[in-house]
Amino acid sequence: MIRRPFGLAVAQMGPVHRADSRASAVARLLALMTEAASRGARLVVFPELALTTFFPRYWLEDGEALDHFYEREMPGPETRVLFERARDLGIGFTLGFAELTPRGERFNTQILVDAQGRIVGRYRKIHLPGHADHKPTAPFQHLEKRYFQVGNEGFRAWSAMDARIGMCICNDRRWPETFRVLGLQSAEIVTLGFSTPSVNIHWSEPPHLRMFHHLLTLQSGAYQNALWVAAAAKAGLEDGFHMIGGSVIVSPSGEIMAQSQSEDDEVIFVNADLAVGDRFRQNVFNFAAHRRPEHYGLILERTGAGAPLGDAPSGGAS
Ligand code: ING
Repeated sequence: MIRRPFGLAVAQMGPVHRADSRASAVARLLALMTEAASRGARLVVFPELALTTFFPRYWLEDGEALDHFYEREMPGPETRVLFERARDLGIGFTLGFAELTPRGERFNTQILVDAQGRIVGRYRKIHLPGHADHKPTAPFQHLEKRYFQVGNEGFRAWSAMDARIGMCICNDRRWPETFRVLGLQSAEIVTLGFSTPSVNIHWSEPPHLRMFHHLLTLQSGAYQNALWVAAAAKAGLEDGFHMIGGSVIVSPSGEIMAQSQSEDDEVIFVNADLAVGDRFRQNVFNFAAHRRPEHYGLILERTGAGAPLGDAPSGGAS
């Protein structure tokens, strides 16, 4: 018996090519939203940077070419229809896009919109992978550190749609602190979009590890924080650059309950039972009963790894 049902959908997108218009991307998102609603979803999760191609792969001289990929307002003239359709269908959504603020700040952003079409939450990506310099000999760039500032609003959860919903984006999933900070806010669902190149340009990582590590991060984050994780890929060949699929909905048990079968536009859906998270939070991951923050000091004190504490004079076994 599903005690606390929550219809949860992930809308994976196939490629958005550099020449594709926002209108064409929005039309695809509308079709995915409509299908998600028809499956009984209360919330549908869209990918990272869903309105454009994954432009951090390109070296763009600052200015117009770069600004083209950012949203100056949300909703804007081309995205308002998403909010209107959400309200008509009675479905919430999370959407990833490049944000350019009136003060000229640039963020890799994701918003949470409720079933009345209101923005109830915003997350600005904190863990920015890649590099800020041009690597002209590389097959493609990964310039998130150049095109975005580090998010300035932290990792937050919101009480919305009768649940507590947190958000993160892509590389954030590789850092356990992301899910823990949301777990410490009693998040029951964490949504994220991701754009993960299938090949690594920096070191000879065996290709099969891309999907393995992607799933490992989500399953461990879900289990260790007793929450549902819904992750939406932008997948396939974007102008010849391949990105993995693997959109998934993961239970607080850590089990994958739904996974995309394609690298195209595709909706996956689970009638999630939020009570599953309750049981793990009351037992194995009863944070209040079992965590020992007095021993976790290095997590805040150190950014990079340092010397073993056992090597310090006071740290010996004697
Ligand atoms: N993309 C990739 C991600 O974290 C990456 C970058 C891939 C980093 C593989 C490390 C290993 O999935 C984004 N957009 O963060």
